Amino acid sequence: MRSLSHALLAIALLASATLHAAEKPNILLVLVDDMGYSDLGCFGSEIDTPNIDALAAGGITFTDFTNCSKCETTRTTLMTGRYHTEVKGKSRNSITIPENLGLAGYHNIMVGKWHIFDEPLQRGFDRYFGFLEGATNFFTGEGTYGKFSYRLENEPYEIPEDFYCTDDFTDHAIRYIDERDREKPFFLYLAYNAPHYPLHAHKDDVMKYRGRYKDGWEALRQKRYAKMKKLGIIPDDMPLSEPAPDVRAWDSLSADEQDDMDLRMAAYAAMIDRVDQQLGRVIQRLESENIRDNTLIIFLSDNGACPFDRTREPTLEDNLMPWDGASYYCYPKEWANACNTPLRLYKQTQNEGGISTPMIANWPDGIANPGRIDRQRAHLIDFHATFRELAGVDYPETYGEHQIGPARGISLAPTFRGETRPEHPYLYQNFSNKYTALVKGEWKLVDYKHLYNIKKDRTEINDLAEQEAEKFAEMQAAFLKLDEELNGGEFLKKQKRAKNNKQ
Ligand SMILES: [Ca+2]
Repeated sequence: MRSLSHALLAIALLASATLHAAEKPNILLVLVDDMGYSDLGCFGSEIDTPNIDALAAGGITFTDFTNCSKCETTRTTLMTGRYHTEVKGKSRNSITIPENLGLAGYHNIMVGKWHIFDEPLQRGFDRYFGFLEGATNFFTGEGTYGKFSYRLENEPYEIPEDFYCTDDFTDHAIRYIDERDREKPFFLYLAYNAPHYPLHAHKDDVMKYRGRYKDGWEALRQKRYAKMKKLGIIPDDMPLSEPAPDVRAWDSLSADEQDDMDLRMAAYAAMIDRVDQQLGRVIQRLESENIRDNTLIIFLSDNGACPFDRTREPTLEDNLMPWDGASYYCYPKEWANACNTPLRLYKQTQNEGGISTPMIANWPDGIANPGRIDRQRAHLIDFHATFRELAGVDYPETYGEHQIGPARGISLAPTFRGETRPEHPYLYQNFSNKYTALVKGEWKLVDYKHLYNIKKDRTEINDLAEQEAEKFAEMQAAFLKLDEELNGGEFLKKQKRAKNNKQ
């Protein structure tokens, strides 16, 4: 009798587990801005990111995940599941993630930096708080060119006293979770602007890291490189890429210059630390709402670490601190190079330091064998397809009166289940027809000039363009063909224009 009731209980539990897993998951997509490949604790950093590390420990860590190397190109590709070159100037030939998930009954929320076509409420989101431009002063809300582009829903938003962007984004995200339509699953796109410049952070957070970077960028690179191997993020035999061109030797800086550089890196670290603290608040709210287990959390960066030092003169002249809203710090390429350890170069280039991001997927109800490291090549163009599959919704041929072009991503859902996912036949990369790449299997063509075997040489040390002349020519031809299809042949047109201008 007793064993029968146990058996019935087991069947009942099994049935409820199956039912639970069959519910459409909530999706929390967290995108950070200009964060490097090795900036998370679980990816080898000295920066404290315990909440994100816990997501990795309970989910999947993707080591070979890529993006479009810059803010707008990445966000366009992410939202549409199409190459940004296909969408540029004609965004209605695509359907955004929230528009598509809306067809499956999702409640769509966005908080953060938008920086692409239209406004979020025009493109499928039900709720929105954030700003429309590429960058913000974290304390005053002022945009790069002195404008204010914050919105609360459709309306301009007045920045309150004691504002700090990362914290306020989090407050609004939690409020929207509280106010969500509880009859529906939700999609929450939380696009933090940190650690994009200007490097602004709370004093306490900066002081925690102050002095930690006095050994300089070469030492930091070596330290992270060793930790990445130990964690299994990179294989033991992966060499460190060559330092970026024109990198200054740390020893060539004066003591004052070194101190200034320590301050800037401490501010950058503080911004990432703060994102982790704030994301912890969001996760706690999911737990207290009892919806954590059936929420897929994705965490990644929109491009590699940023080498553009646009620090403003008065900041240095007046010795302003990064917790002062009047300050405007950036860090230089040397720190960016270290933040992308062990990869080559940084933001905007199509080398691995430009297009690689840490990526973590965590979903207690939906990820088999959690705690895994996954080394397959994947791309943020894949999220559109992934979320469609999880929501059980098709990709339409038309949306409203608009014809929709083909989606390009491949769903990651099989990987979540522990199955093998088909490999991309190609990945096409292009920033402004200047920095380009094509990835096909183990081969990567960079800037139409260099050929690397990225399975054996991910740090892009050995250019095989001459040695593998046949493969090189084949990759060049394949790139031009894809550029014709995905970019109207603009790459070649630009090259011809440049040649004519020279003549
Ligand atoms: Ca960015």
